[in-house]
Amino acid sequence: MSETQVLRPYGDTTGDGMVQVSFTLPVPLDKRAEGAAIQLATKMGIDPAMVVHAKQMGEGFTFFVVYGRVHHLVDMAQVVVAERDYPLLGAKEINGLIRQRMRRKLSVVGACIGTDAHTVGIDAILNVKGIAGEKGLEYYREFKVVNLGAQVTVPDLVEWARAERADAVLVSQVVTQRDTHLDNTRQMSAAFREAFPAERRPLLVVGGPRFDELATGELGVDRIFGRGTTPREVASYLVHSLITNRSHGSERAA
Ligand code: B12
Repeated sequence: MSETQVLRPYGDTTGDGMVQVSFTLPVPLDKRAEGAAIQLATKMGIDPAMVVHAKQMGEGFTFFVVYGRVHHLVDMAQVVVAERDYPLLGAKEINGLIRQRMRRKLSVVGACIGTDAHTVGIDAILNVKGIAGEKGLEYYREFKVVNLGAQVTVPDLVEWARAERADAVLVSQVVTQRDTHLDNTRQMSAAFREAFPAERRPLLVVGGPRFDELATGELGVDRIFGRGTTPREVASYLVHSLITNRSHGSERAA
């Protein structure tokens, strides 16, 4: 199938280059504030730029939506993303592979680390109720899931992983202020590398809505999952990495 290589954004008519952006400026809402929003948008390459929505957000802050034209092109040939490189399996296949090949349950320990208390994401992946019509990993008979919940320290996570003989550790990081999600993840991966010999280290998986899925090497983790992840994707990845395409910890005792 041929794919259009070079694209422009679409607003009113195909290829017209129209985009919409939103941001907040630390100024009260008035005419000058709108002028400031247009100046910023113009400097961002949106020209002409129109303020289509402006709303004061508390005292001294205004939220803007700006609509306008950009002249940039998107070259599809230059797009780099982390594509799924493992097959998406059903619950029956997943349970069957774990039972036949591991001959024991696949042990998973999950948590939100640092001060992060946003547990909805990790719960969606781990708890039976799941998300988007899919059940979480607890639903799979061959997974043993320990969900430690919010604000778990890295040393506690390491100890739990050891006690549970975790095959995989699943960490969620939602708060990104001052890059805490990156710092916490690096700290976590360093601690696991220190605590376990390479062949016994659990698979390290991190997830959250604002991660760059391509940053695994930089963060020292085996996989990163972003927004909209479903439990089945995670279960399929774990089976792929630990069983069907096992390269991680290949000498680890089964
Ligand atoms: C609910 C919520 C809360 C609840 C959390 C309740 C709970 N038990 O989780 C409460 C009210 C406690 C809360 C508090 C705070 N919050 Co809040 N919160 C949210 C909100 C509205 C929704 C988050 C959510 O539940 N999303 C739904 C889940 C399903 O999506 P998800 O987390 O992305 O998870 C999916 C994927 O990312 C992925 N995934 C996530 N984790 C993992 C892990 C693994 C291993 C895998 C495989 C996949 C995976 O899979 C999930 C399913 O698809 C967001 C705004 C928003 N709309 O996103 C703000 C938001 C995250 N909160 C924010 C802030 C600032 C805070 C507070 C600091 C506010 C304050 N000043 O007190 C506190 C911090 C508390 C703390 N110590 O962490 C900011 C963060 C900004 C930033 N840049 O970091 C946001 C973005 C709001 C905003 N726009 O300002 N919050």
